[in-house]
Amino acid sequence: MLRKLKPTLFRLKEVFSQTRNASLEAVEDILIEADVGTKYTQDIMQKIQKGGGDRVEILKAELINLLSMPKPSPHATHPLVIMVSGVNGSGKTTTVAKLANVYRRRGSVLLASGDTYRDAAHEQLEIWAERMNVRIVGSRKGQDAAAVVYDAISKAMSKDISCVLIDTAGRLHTRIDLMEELKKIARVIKKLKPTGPDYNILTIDASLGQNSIQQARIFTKDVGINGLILTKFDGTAKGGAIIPICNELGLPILYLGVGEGIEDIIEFNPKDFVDALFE
Ligand SMILES: Nc1nc2c(ncn2[C@@H]2O[C@H](COP(=O)(O)OP(=O)(O)OP(=O)(O)O)[C@@H](O)[C@H]2O)c(=O)[nH]1
Ligand SMILES: [Mg+2]
Repeated sequence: MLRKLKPTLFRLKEVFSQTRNASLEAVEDILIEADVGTKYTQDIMQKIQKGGGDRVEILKAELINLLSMPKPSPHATHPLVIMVSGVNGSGKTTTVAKLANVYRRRGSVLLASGDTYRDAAHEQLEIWAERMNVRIVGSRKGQDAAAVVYDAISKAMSKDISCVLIDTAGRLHTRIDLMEELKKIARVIKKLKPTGPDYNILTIDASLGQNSIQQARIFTKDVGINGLILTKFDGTAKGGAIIPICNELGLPILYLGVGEGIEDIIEFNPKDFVDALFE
């Protein structure tokens, strides 16, 4: 699936198609154009210049290095709790559905409709639940999102369900009240599972490139995010911002969203990703 993507970053392979010693300027131009950012581009270029050997191998090694952040290790006690938050329209609900589809192959799944803010938000998640035939704790607009989450996790515990996936309302990092709600949800989870959400995920719309870093920083600082999912990687994303995003935030990328369909998600592995860039 990775090989079908066409972000600017994937043009690196064109530069090396004739020779493994492509000009440094050509490589640099693509990194900049792909939104890798000047700082990381300079670091990479220095490594290639100093390395002296095969430019493709040095470039690959450095890209893998820059993309390799330790991933969170889920706690052994059931249920596995996955919470997804992010700004409006960043792809949270679709991502929750895609992850449910991944996890239902490994065990039972329960969705929690923690978006009690937007009109018809719960219906969108209910439709996905029905299609996949997975259980859901629904909600109504205006309900306390933390209470919905509490219900869902209690239910999962009493019925021995292995994974709870929590959708949350879209929010701008500047909305203090809504950021407080996310903290409250995390606190409620801790009442039932003291180790907290195993995966506290922030979805980031990849087409926003480096512009997304500033708002993401506030989320990661305030609500204990421990992993990222870059959505809409199939669209107009230039791709290179993946490097500043995970390095500036100091967080691993767990998956890439690559379409609107339920199967359009790729577990992120730095080596596979970098190999795909050059194949
Ligand atoms: N092309 C593409 N579209 C996506 C992807 N993920 C989500 N979308 C689309 O983006 C739009 C918003 O997705 P949602 O999942 O509703 O986003 P959300 O963050 O839940 O939105 P709010 O709940 O309103 O904040 C929908 O049209 C999705 O189909 C992706 O990986 N690729
Ligand atoms: Mg949503």
